[in-house]
Formats: sequence, structure tokens, C-alpha cells
Amino acid sequence: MASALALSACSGGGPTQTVGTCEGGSGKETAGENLLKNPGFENGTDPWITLEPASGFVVSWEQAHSGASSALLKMRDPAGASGAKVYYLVQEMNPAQFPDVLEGYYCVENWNKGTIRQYLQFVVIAIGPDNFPTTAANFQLRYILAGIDSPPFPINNARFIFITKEEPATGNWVHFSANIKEDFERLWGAAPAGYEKLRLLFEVRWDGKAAGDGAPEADVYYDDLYTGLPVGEDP
Ligand SMILES: [Ca+2]
Repeated sequence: MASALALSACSGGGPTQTVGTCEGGSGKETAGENLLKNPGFENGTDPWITLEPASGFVVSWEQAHSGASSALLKMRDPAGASGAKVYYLVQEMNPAQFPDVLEGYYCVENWNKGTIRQYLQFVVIAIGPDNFPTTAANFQLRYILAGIDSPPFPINNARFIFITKEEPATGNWVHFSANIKEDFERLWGAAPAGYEKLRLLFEVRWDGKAAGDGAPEADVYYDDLYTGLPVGEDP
């Protein structure tokens, strides 16, 4: 299975497919090394970054899948806004081997859909892989978590994968996972190698908005993010 999704109440936490509260829960068990640092946002913001200071993330103590804190993307835009806007939670890395899986949890509150292409996604970008054509500087997988049911725009160096085509559940921690290595092999013909770096992005965003559409609003929490070997496998 290329991807999976499971729900649990935001007001709890715990392993995949259990119900709990947003305010607490147990951490997830992983056997492999997590290539993401500070994956549960218990140690401030570093080394997470945003690509746009005006629409970055904050560490929040309002909700947590495990521990005391999580990353919050707080979307508040006026009806008059137009074009596109991305709220970014990003980490870059340069592992020797391309990771097998990526997974984590999100929790959405206050989902007011201000425009039709308002959605959650995570993105895996391989920058400068030496086993890919030189037709693009980077190659991407864009995983739609919720909010849209078709690609939001054409993009030659990306492939879209729909984990759901539904609106996001609100008030629940939602587990998501994908085998990013298999998906690169299936959709691009190979897992990236010899790259300059990998960039992993966790987003809420809107695209193709006209002024006069509604006012996009959402509080999106991410927590307990992981990339590496499949969970439960020894290194
Ligand atoms: Ca946490």
C-alpha cells in the first residue's frame, strides 16, 4: 500500500488508529533512526524552517499528539486575498540513502474553506539528484492530505498523490503515511540518489483564489513526524 490514513480524536494521542485527546498521548514507536530532527516539536523550532516568514509556523502548546507541543500553521486571510499562499513547515536533510517512508500526524481546527483549492499537503523534494534527467533542478512528490480532489495546477517536475480527496476531519489527530521511496520508483522511475539535499514540506495552503472568494481560515497542527526506514524495521 502506497499510503494510508487513520483517525484518532484530537483530544488524545497514541499509536495509529487509536482515539485520544489532542491534549496528550503517547509517542510513537520507531525502530529506525528518524532522519527528521526535533520531530515532535518538544525542543523549540530548530531545525525546522519556513520558506516564507509571513506564513510560517509556530511551536504551540495548545495541542500535542505526544509530549507537550506541536507545530501550528495558523491560516488567516481576508476574502480580498487572491492568487496563492502557502503556510510552511519545512526541514531539509542530506541522508546517504533515500528514506523509505514518511509519516506523521495532523490535527485541523477552524477549517473555513475560503476558496475551492484550499488544502493540506506534504511534499518531498529531491534537489539535484544525479540519477534523474537535467530537465529540472528538482523532482517532487506532492501528497494531498485533504481538501481537494484534483491537482491544483500543472507542474512538470512534480507528481500528485491523493491520500484523500475529502475535506479534513476537524478535531482529530489524523495519521498519515506514505512509502516515498516506492512512490518515487513508481512515478519517476527511480528513487533519488546523489542529490544535493532533500526538502520535506508540511503545508496548508490555497491556490488559484479570486478576490471575492471567502476568507481562508484554518489552524493546522503537525506532530510526531518521521522519515526513515519503515516503522518497526531494524536499521
Ligand atoms: Ca509533540
